[in-house]
Amino acid sequence: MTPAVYSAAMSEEPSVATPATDPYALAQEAGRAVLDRFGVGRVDAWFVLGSGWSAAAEDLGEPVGRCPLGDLPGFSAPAVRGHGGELVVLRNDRGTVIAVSTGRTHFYEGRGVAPVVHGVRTAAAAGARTLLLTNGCGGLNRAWPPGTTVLLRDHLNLTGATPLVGPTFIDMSEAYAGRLRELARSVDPGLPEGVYAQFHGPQFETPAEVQMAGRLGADLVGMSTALETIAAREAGLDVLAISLVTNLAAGVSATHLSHQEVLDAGVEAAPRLRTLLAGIAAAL
Ligand code: 8IG
Repeated sequence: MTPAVYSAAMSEEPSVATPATDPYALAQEAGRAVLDRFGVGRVDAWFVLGSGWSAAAEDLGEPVGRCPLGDLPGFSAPAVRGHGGELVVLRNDRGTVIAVSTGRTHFYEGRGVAPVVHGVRTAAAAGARTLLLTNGCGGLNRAWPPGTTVLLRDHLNLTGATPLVGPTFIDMSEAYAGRLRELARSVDPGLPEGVYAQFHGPQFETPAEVQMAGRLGADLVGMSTALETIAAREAGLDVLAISLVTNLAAGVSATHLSHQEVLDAGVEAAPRLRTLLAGIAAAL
């Protein structure tokens, strides 16, 4: 399944794929580690909480346990302030087991695509069928001020990269499951939908790049999610993705962008995000 190129690129040893460097094998190992560590037969749903969303991890169900992500095979401690770094496992009233990870590896860290999608592949290896991806992003629509939550209807992968190698022709025509978007709207009927463009980052866009993304059909710009969704579709996971607009994208408003603004928007929105996630978690 995985070409030897992977191990050749990542180790000193030439052309022999070993379990330690095959990203799929590493995810199998991590999925097994999650099940063993928390004593659950399978995880049903996996949530990834991005910028601004970390505080929403509580109250999603009866806690089963938690551990630093770095304790699990293939995960590393998060690089960015405001990006958690923990896995919380819980069970909702219906017996659904949900694993919630705070913090993610970003493509802009420069470690390649495999670490970016390791959590997604681990989720699938642990048995998950449903993946909820959340992020903080820039908004292009002035009618969606900072603090607005938006369901992803589709994405533009502008990274020039993909987690897939070889003739892996995955259908992306319904990358974000309509059924899950309906479920989210049953919790919050007012949730708008938009198209998310993933840029490489880490720099925010220039106003011209934001304008380009808008002309291509984007409503939101960010640095995550699209690559993870591609890996999720390969793994057969149904994906729900929700963005928190933390700032208007460059050039959309007169003010300049700061990471502090992003953190502040997350803090301000936290109670609403928590209610939204709790509603979704209860319905799974
Ligand atoms: I939070 O304005 C956050 N993440 N690319 N642009 C991009 N990523 C972001 C932005 C933004 N805000």
